[in-house]
Amino acid sequence: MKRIFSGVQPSGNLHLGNYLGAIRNFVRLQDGYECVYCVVDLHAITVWQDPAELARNTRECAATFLAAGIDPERSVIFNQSRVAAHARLAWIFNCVARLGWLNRMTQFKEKAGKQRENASVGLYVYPSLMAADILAYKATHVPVGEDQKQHLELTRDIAQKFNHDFGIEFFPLIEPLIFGEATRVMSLRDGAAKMSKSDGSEASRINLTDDADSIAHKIRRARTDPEPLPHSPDGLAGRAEAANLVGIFAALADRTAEDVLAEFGGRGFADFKPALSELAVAVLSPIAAELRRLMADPGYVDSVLAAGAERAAAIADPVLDEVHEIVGLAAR
Ligand code: AQP
Repeated sequence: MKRIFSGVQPSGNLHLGNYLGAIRNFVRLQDGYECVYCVVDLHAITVWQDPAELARNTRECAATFLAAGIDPERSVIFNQSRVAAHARLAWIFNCVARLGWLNRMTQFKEKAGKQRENASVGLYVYPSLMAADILAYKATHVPVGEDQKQHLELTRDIAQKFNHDFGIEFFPLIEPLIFGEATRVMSLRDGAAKMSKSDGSEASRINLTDDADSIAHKIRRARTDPEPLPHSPDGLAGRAEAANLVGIFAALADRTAEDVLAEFGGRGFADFKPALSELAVAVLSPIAAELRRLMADPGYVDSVLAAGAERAAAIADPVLDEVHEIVGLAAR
């Protein structure tokens, strides 16, 4: 069976973008693939994390996977720092990737911003670690949101160069799986900015822990324009905030944007927002309730992570052994 790998950073406040762009797809893919889903705590520390918060967020991220419907019997759920193969392969990939490749990464530019000289080296080589995450499992398919596309292209480049340098077809060339009606959910306050955990404004995102009142409040306050909704998606051009809310509605309802606009076209946001709130609450509330239940049972979540780490290491360690042999490094 084909193998999937994907990860989510435990950097707090998992949101609707993480859910619609990634986690919901993780759940659905369990039917056709062998799935490995990772809480990428080593990625999270590329920017400062309070240690106690990081530990809590790691558990909460794993609990979110479970609450959303990832089955720990069928899929492997674990956290990255427990499986040494990730960091070890990342170092080897740091020696394969070229500076010029990393210099082109837009996520580094966005996250480092004007403080580039003060950004951690880890943030810069983040894509090498991501390539290692995936290729330590020889995964072939990687479900992610649109924002991770460039990093996956770099993973392909690293795999290709490794194979070429050592004259062996060892690593597969991965395929990104970017699908659904909301592959890039935007901020509720700014249609030009991605919905993000690190946005300073709570009103910009719907957190997966939000209760019904906060979801409704945030949707009521979401930025829009004064025009009614158009009758087809073409009419959303130049209306980023409206397009975002329609995309969210379509994704939550498992409908197309065309279909949603066939129902709401010609109507204003005073009609659309309450319908969106009702839908968002209906989809997200059961997940939030299950998440709360799981967080009250930390022993269970920790046991899932421990068992998952053993299964993950059993796949990744032999791959690393082969890599050592190919590269000429000592056997472990
Ligand atoms: N706004 C989004 N729309 C669709 N998909 C998204 N993803 C993230 N934001 C959106 C997808 O969620 C998965 C996990 O992402 P991540 O948390 O590991 O890192 P990120 O992409 O850097 O997410 P954030 O929220 O923007 O975090 P911060 O603010 O900490 O940097 C990935 O598949 C991602 O594509």
